[in-house]
Amino acid sequence: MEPKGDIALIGLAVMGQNLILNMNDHGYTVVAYNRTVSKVDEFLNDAAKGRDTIIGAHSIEEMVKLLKRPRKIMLMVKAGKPVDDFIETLLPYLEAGDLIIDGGNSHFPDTIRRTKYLEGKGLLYIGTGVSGGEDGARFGPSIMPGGSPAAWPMVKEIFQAICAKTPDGEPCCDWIGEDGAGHYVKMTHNGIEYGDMQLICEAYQVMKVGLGLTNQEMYEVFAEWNKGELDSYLIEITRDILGYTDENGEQVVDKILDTAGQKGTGKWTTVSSLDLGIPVTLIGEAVYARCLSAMKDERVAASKTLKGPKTKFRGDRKAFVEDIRRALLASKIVSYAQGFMLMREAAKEYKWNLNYGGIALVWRGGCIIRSAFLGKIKEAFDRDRKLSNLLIDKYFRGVIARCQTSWRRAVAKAVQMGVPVPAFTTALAFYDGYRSERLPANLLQAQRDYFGAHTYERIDKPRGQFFHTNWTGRGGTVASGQYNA
Ligand code: 2AM
Repeated sequence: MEPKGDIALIGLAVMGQNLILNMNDHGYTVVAYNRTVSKVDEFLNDAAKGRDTIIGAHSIEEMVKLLKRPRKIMLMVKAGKPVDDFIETLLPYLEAGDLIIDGGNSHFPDTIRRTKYLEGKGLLYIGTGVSGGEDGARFGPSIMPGGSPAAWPMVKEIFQAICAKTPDGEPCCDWIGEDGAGHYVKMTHNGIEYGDMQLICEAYQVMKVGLGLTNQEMYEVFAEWNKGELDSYLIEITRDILGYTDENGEQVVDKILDTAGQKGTGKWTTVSSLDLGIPVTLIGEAVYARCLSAMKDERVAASKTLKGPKTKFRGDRKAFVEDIRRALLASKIVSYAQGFMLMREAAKEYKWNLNYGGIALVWRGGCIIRSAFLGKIKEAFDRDRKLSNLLIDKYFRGVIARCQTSWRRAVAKAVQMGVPVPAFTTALAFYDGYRSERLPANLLQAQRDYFGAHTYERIDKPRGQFFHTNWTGRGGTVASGQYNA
């Protein structure tokens, strides 16, 4: 019998099942398999019932036999060892030109390693970000594939059929780049998501604690914000969360323990930013804010002894809500500028040819950070493909100019009232640092030279010439660089 399967998918948790149904809706015959084989029949008898172009396989051998050549096998299993284990299990059944796709949240160095490993065996490999949660997987996720370039034409049609579309109808899936590029961009997406969520939470906290607004009032504020420049999925769900009451009439958001969880992609983004030397401060603060929130017992104890200011808000509440909105928007621009700075440096380091406008377009729909704002980022890169930093784009410069006074006022008032706004604050500090012709690093270099003879460059001498001063008259004139200590 002629094999009929266009693609196989291994891993029948919700994301995997929904991707299969999505592919099948678009006319593809999908072979389904799972480590715990009983889940294959459960799926066929439940969510996939009545679909004769979803075929269950009860062994890897059977699954491979059901596939058209070259075979395409997508893994939707837990990141880490399960991916390596499945690759090893699959290898004996595959032949040159076959393709393995990892659609999980793998760490990009693993994807770099796996791509090289499988290409060395004549196979093809894709590591792809899939964002949008369960609903996205079912009805249109944002898809970020990277890996073996020769594999892209093999999946382009399927991926661009099942992915989300922008309001203009463009697919939110495009080739990202070689080896780990897709998973790197997905990781950065998740980091930016951490930042966006933290910014919204800070706006909520200032309105709630600083201004004393009720959930209903904040529901209306977010509803209003969602009609303008901040129009996005995360603002929309925040509105709905604030408006949600359960069957007892209780506002659920107030009942939720204030300790944040995390699965690691924000941390990976921050670690990568430190490795590459790029100040992605807002995502870093967002990760640390989650860590601080998790120290609940310590915070409860400290709240009884550590005093803050008694300052209460006085003034025009409505005007201050607008200040907060502008602070959020300006901070968000800084966060995305930092995220794109990070991807630019990663592209240099790992030799990826990233298309930044294309990435903004892929994130425009389907994923958790989808927003009208990303359309503006795409336009900025359309205006200048080589744009070195979003902050200097004409449109974003204009928004910051318009928001700046409000941004500073919102941060200053929050600080005076003792309401923590780490992401708003770090964004503003970054903005002021980035636009400073001269920073105090002259003094820092002097300190390093003073205690460690680390040398410094001079403003009146060419770059690359290093000087050392005998600051105390005791240290001698030998610089540390000269004896490599
Ligand atoms: P399971 O149903 O057999 O547990 C999400 O958890 C998906 O990853 C599931 O399909 C699950 O298979 C799979 N998975 C989790 N851990 C795994 C492992 N160590 N090896 C193989 N598959 C695994």
